[in-house]
Amino acid sequence: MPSITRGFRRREPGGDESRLPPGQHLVAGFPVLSAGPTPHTPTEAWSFTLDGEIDEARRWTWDEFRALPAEPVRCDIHCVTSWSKLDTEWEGVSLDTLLDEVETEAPYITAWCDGGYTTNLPIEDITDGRAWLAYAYDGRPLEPEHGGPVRLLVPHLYLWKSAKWVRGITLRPDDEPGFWESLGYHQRGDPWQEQRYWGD
Ligand SMILES: Nc1nc2c(c(=O)[nH]1)N[C@H]1C(S)=C(S)[C@@H](COP(=O)(O)O)O[C@H]1N2
Ligand SMILES: [Mo]
Repeated sequence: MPSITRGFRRREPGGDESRLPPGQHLVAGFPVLSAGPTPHTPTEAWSFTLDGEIDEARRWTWDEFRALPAEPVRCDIHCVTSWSKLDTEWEGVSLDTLLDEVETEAPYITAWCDGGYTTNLPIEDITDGRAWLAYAYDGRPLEPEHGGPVRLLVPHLYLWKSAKWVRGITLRPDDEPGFWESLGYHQRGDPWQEQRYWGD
């Protein structure tokens, strides 16, 4: 038994560390980071809009959105303030599902939210199974503090890109800095390249 215990101990921290981007540490619990007060939009008043450089703007009500195919997502999340959580469990609609319904050549997007928060992303970072509109966390409806009813989930980038209380995506011809990006955060935010701030 001791040899098994030693082997297990040796292996597990190593395994976890290999999944931690540089400068990150694991955190217990799930911190809340919001730049303003938490909006409480009831689902009856909620809708999701795709607009901008697009053949025709599209809008989904809550019922229409929830009727779209959804999937479980298990992923690691990384906040630029240096905490990470491994194996978080979400449920959401892949953005491919919504974007497949429209014609666009736009290379960039701005995600916008109740409360006014925005964040910018290249379209490649939200397509091909890399981004979701998440409505559940840990088997329960997403709490308002964490972005409920729906937040963007883009786990391969720092978590400020995962816009809480998201209400729409505007497709754009160029990269327009969002809230944190115009205050000095990196335009892309790849945690594996430590793209935290301008110039990183
Ligand atoms: N609408 C909105 N989305 C947001 C934020 C915010 O202030 N407003 N904060 C961002 C930042 S900086 C982080 S680290 C994560 C935090 O998500 P959490 O509060 O669920 O941990 O949400 C991101 N999405
Ligand atoms: Mo953050």
